[in-house]
This record gives sequence, C-alpha cells and structure tokens, in this order.
Amino acid sequence: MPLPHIPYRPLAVAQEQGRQNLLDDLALMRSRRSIRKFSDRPVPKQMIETAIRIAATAPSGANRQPWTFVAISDPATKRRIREEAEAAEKEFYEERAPKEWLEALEPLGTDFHKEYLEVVPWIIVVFRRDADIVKGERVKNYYVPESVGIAVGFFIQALHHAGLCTLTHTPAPMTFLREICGRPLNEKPFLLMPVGYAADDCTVPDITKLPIETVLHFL
Ligand code: IYR
Repeated sequence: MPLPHIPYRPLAVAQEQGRQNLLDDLALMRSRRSIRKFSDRPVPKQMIETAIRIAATAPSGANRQPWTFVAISDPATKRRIREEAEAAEKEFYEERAPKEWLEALEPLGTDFHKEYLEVVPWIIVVFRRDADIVKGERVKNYYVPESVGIAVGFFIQALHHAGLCTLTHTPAPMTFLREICGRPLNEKPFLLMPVGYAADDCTVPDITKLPIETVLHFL
C-alpha cells in the first residue's frame, strides 16, 4: 500500500548564498585526505554516533537502508581486527596481488602493516545487507552497493567537517569481520574504517585529482 505523502519543504537558500555554500563546500572537501597515521586522542562516542546518524540519512534503493555500522572502541577487538587484517593483507601483497595492482599501489607506499588499527580510538565496520530476514523469510534489497556507498560518502564528509579523519580500507577477504562483529550471515563486510584524529606527524602522498574537464562533460 502506498504511504501517505506529506509536503516537502526544501532548505530555503537564496541562489547567491547557494553559490557561496558550494564554494565553501568545495574548499572543505578539497582539504580532506585519507590517512594512515592516526593519533590515539580519544573521540567521544557521541561524535561517532552523530556521524553515523548523518550516514543513515542517505537515500537507498526502496528505502531499505541496507547498511549496518559497527563502531568498535574495545582494544582487544581492535587488536583482533589488526591481526586478521594484516594476515589478509600480507597474503595479498606477497602472494595474491597481480603485478599491475602492486605497481598501481607503489606511488602510495602502502604495505601490509596496519598499526593504525590499534592506535585509532574507533574502528567502524560497515556491512551491506543484500537481503533482510523478515519473519524468517529472505527479502531482497536493491541497489545495495550504490546505497551503502552513498551512506559512506555522507559519513566521510561528516567526519571531515568535524575535524576527524578516516581511511576506506578493504582487506581481502573481509569475512573475518562478520564473526568479530557478531553479525548475521545476511550482512557482508563492505568497508573497514579507522576513525580518529590525524597524528601530528601524519603525512600523505602528494596526489592530485583529475582535471574537471576529464571527469565532467556538459551536453
Ligand atoms: N588493501 C590493501 C591494498 C590497497 C589497495 C588499494 I585499491 C588502495 O588504494 C590502497 C591499498 C591495503 O590496504 O594495503
């Protein structure tokens, strides 16, 4: 049965203000980087919860909201995640990764060591729910990677605006995360995200983004 419809009042922004807001947002997002060197400075649980509330406002296929966030601050759990992630990454770098992939990573200087997983105050594990179990029945969700990707985008932006940093990390395979987080079989790990403040001596590779002409075509 269709839901009742209610009036929608979009945010009232005069066009000039809108222009300025976009420029401000552009500067804000240009100053964001993924980092691999975190501080152990604590981050209040409330900040994590609010950032995840922001993520959970994302649009999703049939409004199924096919994401689950697990926020971990327990040191023993973080240690287990580090151990498992490093084991998976070691195998990736030393055995599984095709030469071409290793060459693509070389400029970034990454390797299997993931100390930051024990240093950061929080690790957020994002799960995708390709199906839900409703009254014992499997009910399929739609556009799941698109939906979860959008939610994670909101999350990353919110963290950055709050002065926090993250990294979108996908150790492969990631199935160990389901067991560590105690999630059911219909939830599949999507991303592992350390969240915290950057270390004072944090450095990032000097990358550039593609020119706008490459990524945008007006017709
Ligand atoms: N998951 C590995 C390898 C890696 C892959 C990509 I694609 C990156 O952009 C960076 C790293 C790791 O985290 O080291």
